[in-house]
Amino acid sequence: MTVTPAFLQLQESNGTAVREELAAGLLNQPASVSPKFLYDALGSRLFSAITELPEYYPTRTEAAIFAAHGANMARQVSPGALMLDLGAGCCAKAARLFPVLQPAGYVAVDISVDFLRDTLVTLQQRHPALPMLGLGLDFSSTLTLPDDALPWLAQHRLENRPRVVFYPGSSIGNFSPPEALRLLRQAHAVCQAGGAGGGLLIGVDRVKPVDVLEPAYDDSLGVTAAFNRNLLLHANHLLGTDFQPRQWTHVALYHTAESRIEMHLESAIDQTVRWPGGERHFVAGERLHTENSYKWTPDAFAALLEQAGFRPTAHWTDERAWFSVFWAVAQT
Ligand code: AVJ
Repeated sequence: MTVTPAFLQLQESNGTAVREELAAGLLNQPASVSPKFLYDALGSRLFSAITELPEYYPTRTEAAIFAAHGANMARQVSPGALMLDLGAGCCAKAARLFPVLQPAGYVAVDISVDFLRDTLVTLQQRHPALPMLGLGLDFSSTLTLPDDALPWLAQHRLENRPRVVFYPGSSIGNFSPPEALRLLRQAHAVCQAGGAGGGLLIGVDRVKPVDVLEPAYDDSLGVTAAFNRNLLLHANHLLGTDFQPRQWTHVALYHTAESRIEMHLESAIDQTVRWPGGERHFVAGERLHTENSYKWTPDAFAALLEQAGFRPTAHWTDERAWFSVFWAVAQT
């Protein structure tokens, strides 16, 4: 029997709400735009290129941790689980773990199912017996397994499987500690709904010297700069702004007190950005804040997991101790 992937898009990724969110951020003092707007089709490709840069250590460091400790992870994480992949993108990280974790079902969550469609169809051919669901959901606002997914769960008898939430890549770093706590509590509720044995498998980037952190976000080829400035083109598309990427400079700085990399776009000149229904003046040197990437110590992150209702059960790192992977069981 061959299974075909199912797809659900829960909210529009380009509707009025998105335009309002973008406009509100541009009118903020200081101006800001959510990092989720970095990922249109080109932005996702530029991010892929970032992961291959010599300066950008997180992706390959995390991959090395999974490669080195996969067998050990397999002994801890419940097999036959429903695996929920947050920010799945090209699904490659999760797919590499299928042989290790042996999930019974796979839910790939991303802001737009359009990015998931081709990937999941191809992935399904390689894993014909694994039920797959693509879920278009902006989990940065709310993470739930929606009622619309229940027929798919029932069809494949996945309702009472332990739920393993997979959140790799240190994407949790985009959230401030209180926002991260809120998201992890929602992940905990998702796990609990599947009964005992569920948990969270999460990758977290660690606090480290600034001379390692800053080049990772300001590489010598300028790929990260292009990634950051592409957000302006994406905003032009979604909101109708008239941003000219040439007038904006990429800035990436580590803020020690906040334990975070901040990415900004700095206006090279005095200029007014206009869009249907609004405008914003920027003086030369004024910045638009586009991303925070928080770095954690393992102790602080373990404490956060506990606050969210998880028991940090296992922790793996690389030999330089630059990146951490946690397996945290959802307490019931
Ligand atoms: C995908 C959020 C984990 O913060 O390292 C990479 C995004 N931004 N280079 C990160 C990013 C600039 C990345 N995350």
